[in-house]
Amino acid sequence: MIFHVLTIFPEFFRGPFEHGVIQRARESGAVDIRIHNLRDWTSDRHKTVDDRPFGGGEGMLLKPEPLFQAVESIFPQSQPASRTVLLSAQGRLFNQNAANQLTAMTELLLICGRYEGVDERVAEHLADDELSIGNYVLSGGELAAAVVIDAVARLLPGVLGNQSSAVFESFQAGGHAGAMLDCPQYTRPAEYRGWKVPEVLLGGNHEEIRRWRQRAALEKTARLRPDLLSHARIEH
Ligand code: 9D3
Repeated sequence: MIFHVLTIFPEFFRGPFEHGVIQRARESGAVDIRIHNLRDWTSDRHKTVDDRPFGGGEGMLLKPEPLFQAVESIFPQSQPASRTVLLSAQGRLFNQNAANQLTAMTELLLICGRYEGVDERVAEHLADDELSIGNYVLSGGELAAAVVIDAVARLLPGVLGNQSSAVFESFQAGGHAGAMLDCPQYTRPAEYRGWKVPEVLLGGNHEEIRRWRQRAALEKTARLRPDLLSHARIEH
């Protein structure tokens, strides 16, 4: 899958994709991440990408022309399995369902918003979708683009060594009600600073361990993410 990122801060992406799972996925050719500098599609000598909002108001907006020029040059004609997504604080909430759906694309272009926002014609007539990664204020869409690429890339065939681990994790139920958090896990030492690993995990009773994990996952979910339990099916 090809990920394109359109940004005024191309240097931002030197780091995030050069480690671990995503780095290996790039080396194996399962994913290709192409960073594009929005200023390359400006035509004035100051490489202007922003302007003041009509009607007044704080700050600056990304102006439409460089964004339209860039997207139309990266996707010269409407590709069949491609999506252009605007990352903005006003977007639809990105979740595991949205990540799953994006795995069906062969190319994904992520537009990173900046300043106080983006001219609305970009959301209306250029992007296929507008996504936010959560209900908090970021300084721009770059961190959000990195989050979306990480969440989508790791679902692609051949990216995780163990395919089953992508399928059975927390939130794979779609980020909607019914999902439960992972159970608490422990490794050695069996006692650290006086804190003991639950006795049941040290024994070999697999049925007892399975029931303890189910119970512990439910308790932790109720405590930290009660919202996930509103429609959960609890099996015993
Ligand atoms: C505080 C300014 N806000 C009210 C006037 C508007 C605003 C403009 C631009 C808020 C955030 C941003 C920059 N954020 C993003 O571009 C962004 C974002 C986010 O802030 N939260 C969650 N997901 C995303 S994706 C892109």
